[in-house]
Amino acid sequence: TRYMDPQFYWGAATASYQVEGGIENNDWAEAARQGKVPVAGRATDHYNRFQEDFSLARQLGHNAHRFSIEWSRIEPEKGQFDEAAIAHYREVIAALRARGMEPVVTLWHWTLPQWVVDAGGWDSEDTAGYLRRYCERVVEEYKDEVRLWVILNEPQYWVAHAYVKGVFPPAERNIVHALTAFLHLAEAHKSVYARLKSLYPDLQFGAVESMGWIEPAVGRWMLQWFRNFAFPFLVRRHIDFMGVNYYRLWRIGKKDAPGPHASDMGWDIYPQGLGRVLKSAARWIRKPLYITENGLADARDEKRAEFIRAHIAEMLKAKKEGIDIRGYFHWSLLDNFEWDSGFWPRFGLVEVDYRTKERTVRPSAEIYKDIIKRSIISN
Ligand code: IFM
Repeated sequence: TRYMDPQFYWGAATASYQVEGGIENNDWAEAARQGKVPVAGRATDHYNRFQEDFSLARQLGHNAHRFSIEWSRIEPEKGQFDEAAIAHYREVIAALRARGMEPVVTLWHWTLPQWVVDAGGWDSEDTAGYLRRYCERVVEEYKDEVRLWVILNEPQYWVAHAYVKGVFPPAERNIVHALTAFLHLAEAHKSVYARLKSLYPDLQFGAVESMGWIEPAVGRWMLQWFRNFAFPFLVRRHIDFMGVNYYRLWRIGKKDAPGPHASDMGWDIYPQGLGRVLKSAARWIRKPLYITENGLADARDEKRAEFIRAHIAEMLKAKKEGIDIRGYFHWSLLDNFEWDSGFWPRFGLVEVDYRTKERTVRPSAEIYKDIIKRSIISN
């Protein structure tokens, strides 16, 4: 049916540490034990409830889903791969396929196994080799079921938070280490891409970066460019597609504050920025684009429906103008663990009661469903 048209993917995204629960063997769990970051604990218990969650996504009209694989589960100790974890993600992928949903799999979404941290984390040049071995194993396992792979999620944004702002582990606030980690991540991406592409030329391997629109932009185009494209530009010849994560307008020198045009986290809502970012991404990167994340913290679900409508309208306008955009993934399917902010920001199309783990579909999720239906019919 046209509804299942695989030409364009509509769905939502999640990441392992933010939804699964029960992950105890990585850098975030360790930092939480030391009281440095909030505790993720059982999170949404998606590890045990993915079937139910994917049924909801399917009912909401999604034909694709982006999620990440937890490295610390697959390889809990150096060189030791956990068969039960490998079997688990095989079931996750099968659950999506059984519902007619295309899996988009992120291999690294910010969390490192504790043994990698002990070996130096992204400060160390050895980590690229470890990442490559892990990625090779995972792709070898699921190559027949997964076509679209993201190697690294928002590496540039991660470096800024881990080594400049110092709010993500290892929380070092050290500019030399920031640069080192950035270059190691870029090298890691390139070497993973080269290996995977030579083994599996028919699969698609991409990068994902956080991109925003900056104001005032006059005289600041360098900053704007650097904010969005430092990493993507470095790896542009080593990707099959680029994933754009777009959330907000950044007003330089202004503190985030909730207001009529901002999310609960005080992030300024600015749909026009998405169109602009997509255009500059097309120009600088010259690869097919996906919107791999777009969303907002909105506990009362007052702004989400209009946010989705306006951002998708911008995206469809850019697509009409000839930009090669192949999918839209809302962040997020479920309320989840928002890193250093903990659980209070509510990003889900589906609300989670963290006490009972009960799921409740938010009204905006139904509006997104209608938009998906309408866009597919008018395509
Ligand atoms: O929750 C995060 C996600 O892990 C990466 N991109 C931005 C989201 C919202 O902050």
